[in-house]
Parts: sequence; structure tokens; C-alpha cells
Amino acid sequence: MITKIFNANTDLGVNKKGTALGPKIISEKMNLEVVNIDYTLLPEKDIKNKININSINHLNEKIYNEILKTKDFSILLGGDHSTSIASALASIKKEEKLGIIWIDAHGDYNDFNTTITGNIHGVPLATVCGSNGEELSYFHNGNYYNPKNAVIFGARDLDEKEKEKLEKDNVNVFYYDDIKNNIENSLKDAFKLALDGNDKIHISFDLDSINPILAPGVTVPVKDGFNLEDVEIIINFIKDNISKVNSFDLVEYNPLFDKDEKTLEIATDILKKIIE
Ligand SMILES: [Mn+2]
Repeated sequence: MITKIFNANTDLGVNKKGTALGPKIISEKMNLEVVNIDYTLLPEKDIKNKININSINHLNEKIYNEILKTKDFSILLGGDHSTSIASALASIKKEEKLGIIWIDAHGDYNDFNTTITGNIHGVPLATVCGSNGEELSYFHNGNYYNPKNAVIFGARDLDEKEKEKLEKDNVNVFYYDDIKNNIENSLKDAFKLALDGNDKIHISFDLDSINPILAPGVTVPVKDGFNLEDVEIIINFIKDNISKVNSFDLVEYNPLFDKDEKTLEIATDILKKIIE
């Protein structure tokens, strides 16, 4: 498959350092040719629910414009999950009829009113579904994802107000506990929902969807989660249905919290499979 890989070297969307180092470690280990995109720190107003917003917007605008330049299958290597605002919106700009599957322990569906931490990696899915205003997407002149075609796959830790938002917007939430014994059929359902009325899907894979005992190298670990067999099923399913997939993110690898390169190994296995 002809792919183009974008390294989003950033941890601006989260309150702990580390994910900015992740993409290069993955791509260098695999000897991949990539487009490196680095952030610039801009002056910020002290807005508690919008931490680093100016710098994040500046970076996301760069990522968005870089991805728009390619016709190849684009892969975003994060970086914290705020970078998926840029990749997901660039994808729907190129391919208008697009659903989205968000493989994540978290919902990432807060907005500036509901966020508890103020970290922007907690709002990207709401943002690309048009449910967090346009302050984080001013550079995007196109459709937003229909929340009815958005699926959160493997959720284990949603905030109360976030849950209310998800229900109100009719986002499809597949909780880890409900799907753990039936991953493949659940994926079929997820694809069906995301593809309903659409041609293709953007997939955003957050490494914290995996059990942190197996993949400790993430910034916000949550107990339980996918095991290695589950990950294999998920990636094989994606690969088998790659003609329906428009673009792919692999985000939140934090080498500072990794142990014996366990998470790095999983991340490189996932990426190898997707690009082969
Ligand atoms: Mn996430």
C-alpha cells in the first residue's frame, strides 16, 4: 500500500511530557520515511480550559495542510490525541462521505465547558464531530463528522458530563466490557455504523485502548483494556477491510512511561501490519 506518514511530535494537549518523543522513536525503529511536524510555542492567554490552545492550533493547521497535500493513504503518528483534530478533519475534507472509529479507553468527547482537566487531548472527537465550536478547527473549511457515524470502540473511562454529551449527540459507544468477548463481531457492527451513508472511515487508534499492563507507555493509563490477541483481531480486521479505510492515526505513545519497550513493540507491530 502506498502510504505517507506524518509524525506529529507533540505533547501540548496533555499535562505530562513524553508523547512528543513517540513518533520519531517508532519511525526510526522501523526505518520509515516520514514528514516530521514539530510545534512552536506561542504566547498563550491563561485560559484554564484551553491549555496551549494557540500552539496546538498552530501545529494542527500545519498538520492539516501537510496531509491535504498528499493523495496517498495518510497515517498520523502522534503525539497526543489532540493531533487527530488535524488528521480527521483533513481526511473528511478530502473524502466527504466519511465515518470515524475512535479506538480509545477514553471518549475524547468533552468540550470547553465539560472538560475537567482543560487538556485538549480530551476534546478531539467532539471537535471533529462539530460539538465543540470551531475554535480548534478554524482552518477547516468543510464537513464535520456526523456523530451518528462516530463509534468509540473500547471505552473504559468516560466522564459523567461527557457521557451526557455522547448520549445527546447519539454517538455510538462500544464499552470495552460489552465487547471484550466478541471483538470481531463488534468491529463489524462498528464499521457498519460508521459506514452508514458513507464511502469510507477514518480510524484513530489510541494506544491507551490496550491494557496498560501490556502497553504501559501511554500518558493516561486506564485499568483493563484490549489484550494482544484483541489487538491482532482489530488490526487484521482493519487490514482485511482496508479498502473502506481512508486514513489511520496511531497516537499517544509515551516512551517515558514505557517498560522494556513493550509498548514500542506493539506500536511497531500495528504500524507494520497497516503499511505492509
Ligand atoms: Mn485518546
